[in-house]
Amino acid sequence: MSILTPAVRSTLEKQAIELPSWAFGNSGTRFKVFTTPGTPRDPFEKISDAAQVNRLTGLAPAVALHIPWDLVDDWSALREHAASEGVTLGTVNSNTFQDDDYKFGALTHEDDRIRRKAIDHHLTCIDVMHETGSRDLKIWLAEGSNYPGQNDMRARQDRLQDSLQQIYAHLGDEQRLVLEYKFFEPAFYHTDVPDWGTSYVQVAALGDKAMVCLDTGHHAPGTNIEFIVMQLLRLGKLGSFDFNSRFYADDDLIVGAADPFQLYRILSEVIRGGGLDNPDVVFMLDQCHNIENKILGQIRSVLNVQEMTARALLVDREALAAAQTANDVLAAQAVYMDAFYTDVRPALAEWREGRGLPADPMAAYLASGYQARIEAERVGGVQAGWGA
Ligand code: LRH
Ligand code: MN
Ligand code: MN
Repeated sequence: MSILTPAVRSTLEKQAIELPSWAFGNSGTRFKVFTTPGTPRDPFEKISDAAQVNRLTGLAPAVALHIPWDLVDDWSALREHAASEGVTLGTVNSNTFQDDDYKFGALTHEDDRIRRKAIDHHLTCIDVMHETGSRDLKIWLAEGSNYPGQNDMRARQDRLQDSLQQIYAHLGDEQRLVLEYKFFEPAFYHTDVPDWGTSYVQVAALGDKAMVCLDTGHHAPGTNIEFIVMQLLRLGKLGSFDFNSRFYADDDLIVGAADPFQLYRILSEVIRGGGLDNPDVVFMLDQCHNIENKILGQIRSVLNVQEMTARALLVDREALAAAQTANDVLAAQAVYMDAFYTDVRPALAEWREGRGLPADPMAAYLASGYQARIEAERVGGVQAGWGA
């Protein structure tokens, strides 16, 4: 009998992970961007690549867009293209970090003209969302300062709230604003939305349609991220995840690669906090594949999330609760770790096959011929990159 009980399987069936369009474009570090054969030349091709991940795993039915990286003339054509590939268009990410005007801030800028421009960019994103059918506008702000005394941090918080209110007022009834925090970079001294507390305070003042986005790579080393997950779920304010791995800074590596145990702990709190049924929480990847094959990198990532979700679902919750109530420290820890150490991969492969999916999606991609096809077809064009 499979270790995946019918209850576990029916939960896993509901798992949906949104892929970032930018994971399929070229990316790199400030030292070098390596171009790769077959890289998409436009948003249509990015969506086709994302759809491969979904076809082979059944896990990735939506693709997040970044504006202006994914600007197209005809949104209904993009939407139809996505539908023909079996996926939908997901979260729209705004971008106020690649324009000279925003050197000293965007939604927090002292200069009303620049702040207006940044607000208007978000209103444009909302208009795009009406065309794409997206629910969420995700805002990550690259603003802050590099030196103590450089800026009035308090006045910037006030301007941020005012800007967010103007954006929030433009949202449709079914749309949401999700505010992402990050503790540093590109600003090195202070960042205007550095932590979940600031994001929470800013969105709580807006209303029910504003939520917090937790990017797993955006915390200082040693941060107990699962505690933040628990708290935001408890408060009903966790809007989305940006999943990735970090070793040092905002490394955007394959989720579950650097610290699979952390991924397990995070997903355990998701299960404890209501599970995968919660329509408020979007599970997104935010990754770049600088040196590995991008489609395979995304397949690996969604499988890692699935594997750790399965393990988190195997926790004997009753035994855990009993041990916790009895303050039996070692018994509680043993129950928690038993599930973590259970190898779910063979059972997942078998279950996948039973649902008409390849047992090994990585091998299936390599055997599919898709990579050779895009490498042959996509020659001569300008490859899309992180930022283009
Ligand atoms: C910022 C970030 C944010 C951006 C993405 C490209 O570091 O995590 O989500 O939109 O990277
Ligand atoms: Mn992110
Ligand atoms: Mn990031």
